[in-house]
Amino acid sequence: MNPKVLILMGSDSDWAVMAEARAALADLGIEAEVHVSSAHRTPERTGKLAREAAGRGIQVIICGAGAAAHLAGVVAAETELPVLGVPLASSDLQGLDALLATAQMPAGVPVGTLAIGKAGARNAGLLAARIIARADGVVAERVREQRARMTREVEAKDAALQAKLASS
Ligand code: RP5
Repeated sequence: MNPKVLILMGSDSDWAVMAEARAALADLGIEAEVHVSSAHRTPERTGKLAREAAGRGIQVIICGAGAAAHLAGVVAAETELPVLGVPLASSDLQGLDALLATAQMPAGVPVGTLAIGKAGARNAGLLAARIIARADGVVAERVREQRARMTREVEAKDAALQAKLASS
């Protein structure tokens, strides 16, 4: 057990989306630790998790939260590790509230904000892997393979489309 990524989410109701981040990391052989911790409901616990992360070997923290989503910002205020924020569509505003709350950080406390929802969660995992890859050749090679796989998938889809169009 040597997780390099810490995934935090404001509620267990966020897991269906945030599981994408863990899956993206697992595909690249990167272990992640996952916890529910809320900036508003459990501020002490959230601060402790953020402050202790670097000392435990965590290299990147991913935070997913919805509504007035302050989790990523609060975590970024408590650590020098890179923090990636995933806004989640869990209120009547469909994630626009969380997007603005996560992205609009004041100068000096950076949060790298991804897209709302599953695409953002997956990309947070991939981006965390790329950060880790700068100092880890094995992960860098897996990132290269992942990109090559994606290229092959798109080419196969195009070949299938061309075949369909030719026969129509
Ligand atoms: C946010 O409030 C959480 O991140 C979640 O997206 C949202 C709703 O939480 P629950 O009421 O489902 O626990 O803090």
